[in-house]
Amino acid sequence: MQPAETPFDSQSLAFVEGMYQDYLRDPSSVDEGWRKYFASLAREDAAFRRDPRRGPSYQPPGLFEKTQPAHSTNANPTHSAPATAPASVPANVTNGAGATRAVPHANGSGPNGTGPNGTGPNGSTANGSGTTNGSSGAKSAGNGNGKHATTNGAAAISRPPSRPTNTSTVLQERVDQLVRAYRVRGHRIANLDPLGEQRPLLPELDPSFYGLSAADLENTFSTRSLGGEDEATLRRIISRMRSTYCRFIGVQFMHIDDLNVRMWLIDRMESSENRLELGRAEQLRILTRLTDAVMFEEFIQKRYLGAKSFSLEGSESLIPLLDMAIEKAAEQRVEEITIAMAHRGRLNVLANIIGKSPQEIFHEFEDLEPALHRGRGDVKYHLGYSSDYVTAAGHSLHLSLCFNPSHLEFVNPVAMGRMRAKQDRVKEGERLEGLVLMIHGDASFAGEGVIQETLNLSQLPAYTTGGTLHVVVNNQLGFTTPADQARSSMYATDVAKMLQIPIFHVNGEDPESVAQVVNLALDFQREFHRDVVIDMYCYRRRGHNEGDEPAFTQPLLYRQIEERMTVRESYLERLLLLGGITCEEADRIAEERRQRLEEAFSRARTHVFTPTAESMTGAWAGYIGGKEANVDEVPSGCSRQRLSELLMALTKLPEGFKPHPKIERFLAQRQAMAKGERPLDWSAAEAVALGSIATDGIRVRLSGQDCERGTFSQRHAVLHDVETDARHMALGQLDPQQAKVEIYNSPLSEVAVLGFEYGYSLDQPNGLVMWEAQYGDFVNVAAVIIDQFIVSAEDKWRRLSGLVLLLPHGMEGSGPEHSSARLERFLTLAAEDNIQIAQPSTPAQYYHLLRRQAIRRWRKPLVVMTPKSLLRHAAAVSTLEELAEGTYRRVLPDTALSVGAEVRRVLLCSGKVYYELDARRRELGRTDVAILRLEQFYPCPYQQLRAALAGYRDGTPVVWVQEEPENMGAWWFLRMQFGESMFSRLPFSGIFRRAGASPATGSASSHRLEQDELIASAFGGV
Ligand SMILES: Cc1ncc(C[n+]2csc(CCOP(=O)(O)OP(=O)(O)O)c2C)c(N)n1
Repeated sequence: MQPAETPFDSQSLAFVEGMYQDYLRDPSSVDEGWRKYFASLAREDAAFRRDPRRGPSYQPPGLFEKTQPAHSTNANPTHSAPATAPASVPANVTNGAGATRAVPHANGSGPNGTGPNGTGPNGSTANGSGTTNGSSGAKSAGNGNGKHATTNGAAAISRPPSRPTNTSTVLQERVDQLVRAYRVRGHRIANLDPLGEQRPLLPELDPSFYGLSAADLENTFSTRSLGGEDEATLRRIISRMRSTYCRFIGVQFMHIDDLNVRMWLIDRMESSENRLELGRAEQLRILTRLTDAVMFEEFIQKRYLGAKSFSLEGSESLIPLLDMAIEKAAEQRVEEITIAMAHRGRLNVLANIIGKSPQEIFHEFEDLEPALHRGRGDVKYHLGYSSDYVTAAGHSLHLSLCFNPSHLEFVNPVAMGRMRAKQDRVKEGERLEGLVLMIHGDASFAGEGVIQETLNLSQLPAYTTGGTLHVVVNNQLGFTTPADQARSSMYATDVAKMLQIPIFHVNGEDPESVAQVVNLALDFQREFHRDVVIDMYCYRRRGHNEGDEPAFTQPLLYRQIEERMTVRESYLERLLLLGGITCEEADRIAEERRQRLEEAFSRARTHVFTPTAESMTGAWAGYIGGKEANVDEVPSGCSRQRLSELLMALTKLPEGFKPHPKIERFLAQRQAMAKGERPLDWSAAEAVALGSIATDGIRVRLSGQDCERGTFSQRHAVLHDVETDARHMALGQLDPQQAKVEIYNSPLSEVAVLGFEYGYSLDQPNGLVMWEAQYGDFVNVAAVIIDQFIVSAEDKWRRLSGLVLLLPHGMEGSGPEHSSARLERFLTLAAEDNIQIAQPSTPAQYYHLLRRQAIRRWRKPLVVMTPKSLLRHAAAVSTLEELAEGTYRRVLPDTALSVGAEVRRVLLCSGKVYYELDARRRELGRTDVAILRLEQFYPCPYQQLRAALAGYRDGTPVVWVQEEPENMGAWWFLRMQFGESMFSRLPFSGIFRRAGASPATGSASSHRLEQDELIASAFGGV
């Protein structure tokens, strides 16, 4: 048989996979056509690894697409898509055998004889009886509610007609279908939920569904698609499938399109029946880590009764899971792991995994220094930590647990950004030295959209870190809300199926199955450089927090939980049965732990505590935060000659590169700017700012939607050859010694991308890291990253960032949503010099602002209100000299009026409205009105403003003119700063649009009318 014209359908894939297995073992064992086809898959796979943007290597064509014959069409009808679509038959009409039969179960007694529930799932089944089994109880894994209940009756299910000709080929095909069904659906009957009931057999996992009878159980079939032996009885095949896919591990992986990846997983799982053989030492280590976890929680409960700690109880297997993951990652030569996690079990992880001393944690519980944390700091279960970790095998690696706000899951992109920056600092390329590990809650993983956005970043060249290990601590409740009220999907992890990755569901009460999935997951991540998900089913022993009563909302469940032994106890029981350990040994381990905790506790109460090393070390040495007043001003100009050279270099194209004709003009204009024949516009000033920063040795990174070209078609940082589509970014090729410049179009996401860039800035102090919003108002989608991280991290966690936000802002008649970057919002968030907020009004000012940000050792987030129409405004230009000299000027005084002019009114404004006011002043010939520009709102430049106003007589009114409605923009902020008079001598008032519920009108003509009135009233009061 050769590859057929007919697309593979789900039924014949098992056959193809079998043949592929043969091919991998011995290419000559398959027909030439298939050989070529499989060889092409291998090539595609290699290409895929080089360029993760490419799609899967195999995708079934659409229904109406004509398929491309891969090879000649000598299709064997037996193995091509079956012509017989399963026909619907009534539930009580079964297959040829007709009778209800028992199907053998590989896991009738759970792993190693005793499972968490005493027995494995499904002793025997009675499928075909026409009864509907429905939900297996309120909390069975994956089908914990009516919506997801497994229908065991076959009424609505199609089946093949009664058994046709009993040829061995037909039977083999049916066996292959059954095997495939186990791979696809086996997880649905796996025993995942420690508290769940047995899950009923699915009809499609019953051999009778395929017309296989009881008699066939003893017949021998080919098992070449299974690996291992070449043939086996149907009974043995089913037993192996059950053991692999339906025991304590349920795997979703058949949605992965790439055959190579599926085969890799099949091979790894089926050859071991998804078990890891553990020696005594490993079992003892698991027991010890479980003991650590349990003891820690018990101790906290005993000593700090009722204090919030978000205990890990019920999910203690997380500690051995992480322990094994770190050990394994170190074996794979990972040198650095960045961990993101929420509240649940965080203290336990800090103490037992990250290595924060229990003494320090207890000290935080004691909370003995109220004066120290006044108005700052964070609760203990949000604090981050980092440490050097030495594994059992002697490898050392660095662990960082990210500081985390209460807002669940938003730390995830931040952790990715951090890791990407760490990788970039060490070595780019395959990104194998660093691993991101994210620990999630089930409700938040299913519920928070930032999960999808973060997963979407995982394979993008601009954001990938080589694959994240996701661990969902699935305690099956979110606060008080059960799964059937929390998600429409079957599993909490279903959103992750958007990626071409496996999802391993595992029963957390079987630590050895947990060990198997950790091992497999990390091997997968390493092999394919993709994310991987472990969904560990467990429960929550207490309420959402320690003061919460869970029986208010889950009374029956909590009665069940109360009676349940800890996972340590059940695992110990198992080890005792196996004879691997004695009670005395186990008691000794526990006693030792208890002792250590007691000692730490008494030290925490009696010793003066010295905080551990602060954040300003390593890459951060030499950088500072704090007040702007303590920072020296820096000149941010570059020599005129260097600017000219940079501008010229920015116009150089690779040999034979053919840009778009309009881009040719754009480049010619830049050359004229380089020669001083033309002033610089916004885009040129930005380009020389970035180019000069990079050639000063400071890395530049900018991402945002469409920012390579620029939303307003102004940047053109990446050029495209019109004939070949080749890309060219001159900013990266200015000088062989320069630092790297990265400019990336981001996906259509704000929160994850901003979170990522913020994270990047945390680990790249010597860099200018920028995020650009498509329009400024879209920044409100990313509010969590701004409120919970950017503006408050220094205060809460003493973490600095020099991130720049570029937010197009200004009333241009484009409607409510394209006008405002919500300046007012940033101004209300500004305090303690936590951020900088600026609105430069000239290209030179923008250039100096960016350069100042990069050059100063002060690392402080910078929010820039950037222009739209000014990008092309004839007056909004700057000379080379203006870029060559000076630094960013927080206030621009009036230079248009002649010295000594009799000023009777001062207009103070910012951004584009300046140009409109200036034009009107000229139009009116007014020499009695001065116009000053406030170029930095925060930290508020009192001194510079006082100096700029010094020349005006006492009593001269200063009028703040803003385009925004009264309740928006900077008016209220300035009113709070200055009251009714500036510096107690100049009456201060404002002109603005009427207060509005939305920032701007949707009508362009209304906008013009309003704008005209606004400008007129700025001059009208004199
Ligand atoms: C964005 C966000 N929404 C709501 C909350 C309040 N909250 C804290 S924990 C929690 C339940 C989380 O459930 P899950 O993700 O399953 O984690 P678990 O607490 O069960 O470990 C909720 C709703 C929050 N912290 N963040």
